[in-house]
Amino acid sequence: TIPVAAHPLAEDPTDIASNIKYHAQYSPHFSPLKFEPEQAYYAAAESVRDRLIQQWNETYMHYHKVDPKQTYYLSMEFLQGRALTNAIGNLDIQDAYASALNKLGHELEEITEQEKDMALGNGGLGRLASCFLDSMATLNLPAWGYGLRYRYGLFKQRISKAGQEEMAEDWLEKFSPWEVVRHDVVFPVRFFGHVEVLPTGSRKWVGGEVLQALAYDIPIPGYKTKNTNSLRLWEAKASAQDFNLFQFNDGQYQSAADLHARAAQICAVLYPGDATEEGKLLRLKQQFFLCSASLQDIIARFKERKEGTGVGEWSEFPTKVAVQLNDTHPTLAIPELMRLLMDEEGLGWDEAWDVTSKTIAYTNHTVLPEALEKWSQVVMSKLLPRHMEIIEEIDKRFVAMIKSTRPDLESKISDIRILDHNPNKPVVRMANLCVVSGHKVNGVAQLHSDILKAELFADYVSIWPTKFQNKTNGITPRRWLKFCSPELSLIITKWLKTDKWVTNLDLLVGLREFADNPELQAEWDSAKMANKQRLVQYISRVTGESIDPNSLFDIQVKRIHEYKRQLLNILGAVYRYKKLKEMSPEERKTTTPRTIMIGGKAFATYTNAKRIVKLVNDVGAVVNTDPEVNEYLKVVFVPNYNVSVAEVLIPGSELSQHISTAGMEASGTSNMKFALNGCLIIGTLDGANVEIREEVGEENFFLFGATADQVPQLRKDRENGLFKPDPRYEEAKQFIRSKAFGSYDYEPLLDSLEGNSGYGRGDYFLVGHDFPTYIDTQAKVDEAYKDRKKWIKMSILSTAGSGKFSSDRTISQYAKEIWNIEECPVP
Ligand code: DL6
Repeated sequence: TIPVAAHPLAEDPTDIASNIKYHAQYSPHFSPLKFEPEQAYYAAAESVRDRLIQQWNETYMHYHKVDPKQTYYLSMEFLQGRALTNAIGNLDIQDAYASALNKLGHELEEITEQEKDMALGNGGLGRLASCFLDSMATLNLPAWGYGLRYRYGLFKQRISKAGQEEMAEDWLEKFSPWEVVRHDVVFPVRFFGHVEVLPTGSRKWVGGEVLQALAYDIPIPGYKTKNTNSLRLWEAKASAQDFNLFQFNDGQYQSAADLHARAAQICAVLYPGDATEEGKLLRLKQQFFLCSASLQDIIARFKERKEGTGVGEWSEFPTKVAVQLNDTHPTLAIPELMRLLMDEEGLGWDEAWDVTSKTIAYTNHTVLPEALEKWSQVVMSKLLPRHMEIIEEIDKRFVAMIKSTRPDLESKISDIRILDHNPNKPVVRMANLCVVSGHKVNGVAQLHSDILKAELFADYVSIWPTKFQNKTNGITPRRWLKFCSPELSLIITKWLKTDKWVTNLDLLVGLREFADNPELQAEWDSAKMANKQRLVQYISRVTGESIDPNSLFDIQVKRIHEYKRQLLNILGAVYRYKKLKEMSPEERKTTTPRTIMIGGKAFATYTNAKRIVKLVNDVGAVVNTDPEVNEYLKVVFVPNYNVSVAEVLIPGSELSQHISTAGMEASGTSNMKFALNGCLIIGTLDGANVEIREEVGEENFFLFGATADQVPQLRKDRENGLFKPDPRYEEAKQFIRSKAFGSYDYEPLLDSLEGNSGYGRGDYFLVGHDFPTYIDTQAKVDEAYKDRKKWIKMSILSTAGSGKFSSDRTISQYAKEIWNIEECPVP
């Protein structure tokens, strides 16, 4: 009865249903007979896209007309997750779509489940970039995201008896309805070759191989605004001319399409293994590909908007363009912008340097030494000979500046300069290049920014005291509360008598006055229970495990890394299990039943992280099938943790663990998502935990462990044999060694906790030191959970204190204090 008709901007559910049918029929991707959830998803997504395209084009035209200063956020990672729920939520048309789909015999929830996550990221850094895109659009800020279109993402995690297995992520296996290929946006990107000196004296990079960067755009709608920004993802291509027909007809199939194969490698996966020289080269190629294509595009836009008046003054460029480097991965944007300005546009060094340094700013996301990128000078010279020359010149000028203005720093020059001339392995230090070249450098939580200023970048602070800032991370309240927990959102809106908190998260503080109100407490409790029930279903579906919705849901989900200390969590679980075994049945009944859920991906070549995944699974296999205890304890490894999984786990959580060794987690952002969803945190004084605790109140935060300033001394004590292990810690490790959890050889993992020194040996991450206070604090959690009213009150206060952690606040600060951009709302 529903007609097939194109209604791109329909409001009425029947018209929307017509438009969905229209797409099923006239944008066909499947044979015509079926209209099952999968077909309905694609058709519904395309009908939403129609509407987005309208306001997306208007946004582009408006920015073109007004020509405001724009921000370009360069990132190797964007963890977008699913787009459909987010788009209809931001457009505020979820009810109309739910009812349209109903008319077609489908449920919105089932349809949204069909979508594969756009998983072009690894962890917090990538998800932060995606939250930022949402906030920039919502705040009507003119901005672009730039990244790479990885065909297979990072990887899909599968858990088998052997532990973690990595499979290619298949988000593009069919196609993505959210991307629009721009056949008119193509830029050449060169690799290798050599530098020629022209008769004019200027330099030109020639030869080598040239690939094409083709743009794919993803619309980024803001919440309840017309502004729809773009995430532009580059794909590497070779052209038809690069296909050697002669060789092909001669049977030399591989060499005939050699360049096409090399192009495909560039956008195959995020973070290809870099243990080999080939792997390192591929990563550097990826980074340069992103930087070169993005900067050529930015310059083309700058020139286009200057049409009629000539390019004008290049000194205007920084008044139109702010480039933010998301960590050091896009550092090559610095020498590439210098090259484009000097070699292509004819600027002199000083002019180009002035433009570049006023345009580029850098965010640091880690102090881990192994994550601070260093590229071999030999590889860099071969792949990017002109860029190496430019980097050498930046380095030379920096050294000269220090010698002439800061003789007191002469002895430190070899540490702070960009080039490390160690004869065994000369490298380019990318963070140093960013700090020397950028106009602002920021950390991502107050503690992290303080550590950067006091340690990693201390000497630079003395040279440029105003260059360094803090921008505490944030998360978008749309995806991470309104859309993932509609039940709790409705309650919040009801009690605050407004839904303005969705764009002004500080309003949540208004919940404080009702935290003791039994009516609110009852509603809160039942919303949390509904979310727990949803999680129970999910866990049963993906693991086959049945978990008790009345047990305390305790979750730790994040990349698996020794500094994040999933090992401390699982050792605690092992200890808990052992104590439960030793108790009488009567005694067990007095304990607080717990379900411990752990999820996250271990990088494919990170052996100890993979052993931790295996251990969690092995412990779960024993505990969950032990009839004596499994009423009181379950340990579940949640496979393939990603954005969509987080959207089920976080609303159902009651306790979450953020237990990194103090000083090592730059910020953390899942801690903010959990707190916002009324989940209490057990954590160390690390990263943004410090600020979360300040905001939610120390009585609503389960704190334990060494502080960042104690850590160096504790490591020294350990080296000097002064560490006295707690007997409970020894007991937990011994229990694993006794093969209580199977025959797998956990000695190498446990050995990393023994001995006296060295990274990864000698318990560098201080699991042993923090274990006793961790166990004691967990006992306090158990006690607190027994008082249901008190727990719910703490949960309400946790949400009430989360206002600061909106990415809208973070982005407003970047806009004012780093980018100097203003809102540009589409009328
Ligand atoms: O700033 C986003 C995110 C922080 O919340 C995490 O604490 C931090 O580990 C992460 N950093 C990285 C960088 N590489 N490493 N390791 O992912 O950034």
